Amino acid sequence: MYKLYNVKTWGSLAVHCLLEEMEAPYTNIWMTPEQVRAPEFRAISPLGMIPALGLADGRTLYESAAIVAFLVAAHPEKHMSPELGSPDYGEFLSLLVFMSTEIYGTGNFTYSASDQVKDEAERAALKAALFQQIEGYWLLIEKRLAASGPWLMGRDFSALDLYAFMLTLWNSPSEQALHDKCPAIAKLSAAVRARPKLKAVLESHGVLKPGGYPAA
Ligand SMILES: N[C@@H](CCC(=O)N[C@@H](CS)C(=O)NCC(=O)O)C(=O)O
Repeated sequence: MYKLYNVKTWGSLAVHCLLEEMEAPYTNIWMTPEQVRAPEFRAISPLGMIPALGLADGRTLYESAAIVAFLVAAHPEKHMSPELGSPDYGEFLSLLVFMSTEIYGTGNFTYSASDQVKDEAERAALKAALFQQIEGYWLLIEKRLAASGPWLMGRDFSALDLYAFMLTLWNSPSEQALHDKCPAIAKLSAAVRARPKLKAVLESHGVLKPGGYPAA
């Protein structure tokens, strides 16, 4: 039985969706931002970050991409990734790590930039540059989906689609702005929202309908 440390609309959303799609047994632990930021949580997640996934043996995994790569490998019969070790799986990992380090990571930097750059005009310029960088990343995803979608791994739905969907919710200035610019991404998001196994989980995060998350 897994333990999911979960905050509504935060980085645990993709893992939450994946556990539901896989019908894997887990205990869901809803947390508040204050609980995540409390020093005690560092014993579970060393950086004090969500997502974290408790394992049956008492250990806890952190880093969203690692958790996703672990879950699809631990439950290969659920087919949430290409065959482990295949070239397609290699490509799956490339896309997963690309999304987590570049899109998620750059998005996070737009928050930390506020802390580090004191001058308001400089901070705004840095944020604008970072948002532009993220847009460039989305255009790469859009290009791939337009050429070989509807899913990131072509005809096969996978954990990547849940991960990408989560990131679209955080787009600045809005999820809708991304949809307007990237129709194939909009199609992927609509298809994720239409998956029967995800209805309840997306409702629980308040994102069953577009526009559930306030932009940065
Ligand atoms: N690289 C990490 C980033 C995780 C992350 O940034 N999580 C955010 C929520 S989306 C968090 O927990 N922030 C802590 C806070 O805001 O105090 C991952 O991919 O898991």
